[in-house]
Amino acid sequence: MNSSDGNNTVSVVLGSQWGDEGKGKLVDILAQDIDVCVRCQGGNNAGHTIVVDGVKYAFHMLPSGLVNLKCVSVVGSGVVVHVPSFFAELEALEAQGLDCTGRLFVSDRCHLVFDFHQIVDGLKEGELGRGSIGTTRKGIGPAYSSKASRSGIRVHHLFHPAEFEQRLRTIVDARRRRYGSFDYDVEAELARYRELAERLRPYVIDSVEYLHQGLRAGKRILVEGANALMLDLDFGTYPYVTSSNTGVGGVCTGLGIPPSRIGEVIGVAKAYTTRVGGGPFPTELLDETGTRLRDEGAEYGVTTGRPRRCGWLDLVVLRYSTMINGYTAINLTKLDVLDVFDELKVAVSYTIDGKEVTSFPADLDDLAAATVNYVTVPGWRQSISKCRTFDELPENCKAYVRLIEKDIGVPVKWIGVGVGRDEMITIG
Ligand code: 2SA
Ligand code: GDP
Ligand code: MG
Repeated sequence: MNSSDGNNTVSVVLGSQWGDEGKGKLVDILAQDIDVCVRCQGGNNAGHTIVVDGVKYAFHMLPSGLVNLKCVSVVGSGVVVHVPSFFAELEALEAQGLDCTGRLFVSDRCHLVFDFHQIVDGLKEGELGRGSIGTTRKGIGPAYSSKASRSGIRVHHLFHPAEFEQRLRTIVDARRRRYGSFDYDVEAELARYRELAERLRPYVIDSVEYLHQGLRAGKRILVEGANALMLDLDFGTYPYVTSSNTGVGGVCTGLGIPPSRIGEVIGVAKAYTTRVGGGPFPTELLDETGTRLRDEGAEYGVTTGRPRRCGWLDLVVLRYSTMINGYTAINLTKLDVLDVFDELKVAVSYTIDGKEVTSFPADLDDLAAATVNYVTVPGWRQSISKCRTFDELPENCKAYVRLIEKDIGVPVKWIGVGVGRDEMITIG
């Protein structure tokens, strides 16, 4: 945040579980007091929902700070950008009355996602069959794969047509050699991108310089994480992860900001757990309680509409995520969804091969073999959606919050009690 001695830091909002914790809502609330909101990783696989005065905004690749008209938004270098989707999202927001003129920028270092990446995403998933990742099919994995193999195309290449053309032809040829012929018209794509390049040009900046200048000038900068720690390429449930670093490390690599410039790191944690796509999920409920969580919490993907898998809160996950991301505060969200339950279960450890495990294992076979150890706590059986202070919450509800705080050793500073911007308790 802002400091008078020139030691400004950025604040960071990160997903602490498997995504869809409600990051967008917190970013929108914090954006009312910040100057710049920036995305550092992922692409339009993300889905961040914000509800203000009954109006719903769905963000995918663009920063949620855009709802606040005073806030400048930056798509940072670590984000992979599908340019047609960038404009489609922008047009949808403008149609909802959000004027984004002059306050949206894209890093010249962003890698581009092309339609062929999306096609390949689907083909790869098809090859995996029953073991598929359950991706959003937005081409995210293939685009980061192009980046890592050094054959990717970045935003700045758009303005050098000869190099752009040569790189596109080479990369499509390589993918065709690997996946056989697929329906993709390179000539039409080249023509389309000649136009898109000119349309994108006014948005393009050197975001490294822009953000550091902002820090030097005392600007308040907020980083909006996408996806979540358990989907992190290195620390998530590999290979059932997304293809970027969704943890705090992704802030440095995705923006060119040193660790010393990272201040507050807010972990957003849902009061229960959800996951969309394949992969392990120890506390998943495949019974009517899981269905009830999905119904009460309206748990459907913002980008794909897929039903989310639901289960109890898992403190093994939250502890692991806290260790890696170093949260300074937690936003506990969707606590109101638990209003209807007589009792609640919270996972405190796993037992694997007869041994109690309190940190999240790397090996998927270990996870599959794990039995989950729960504590059971009483519910509060009343609506908390009108509560606006911690004291107003029912005693059992307060105890649930304290149980989490005590276990992970991080204060809960915000509690979500409904979808609306105003349905948030701020503590302290
Ligand atoms: P991808 O498309 O390569 O990033 O998919 C890899 C895995 O990451 C998961 N993933 C997500 N999980 C939760 N929410 C996401 N965003 C949307 C939302 C999802 C949607 O907010 O609802 O609409 O379905 C998201 N994006 C990626 C994905 O499910 C794979 O498990
Ligand atoms: P994100 O990806 O972390 O930004 O989260 P999503 O937007 O994908 O999913 C969170 C969903 O929960 C959205 O539909 C939000 O409107 C909603 N939501 C956020 N916070 C709360 C809350 O405290 N209570 C309830 N009932 N819904 C919430
Ligand atoms: Mg989401």
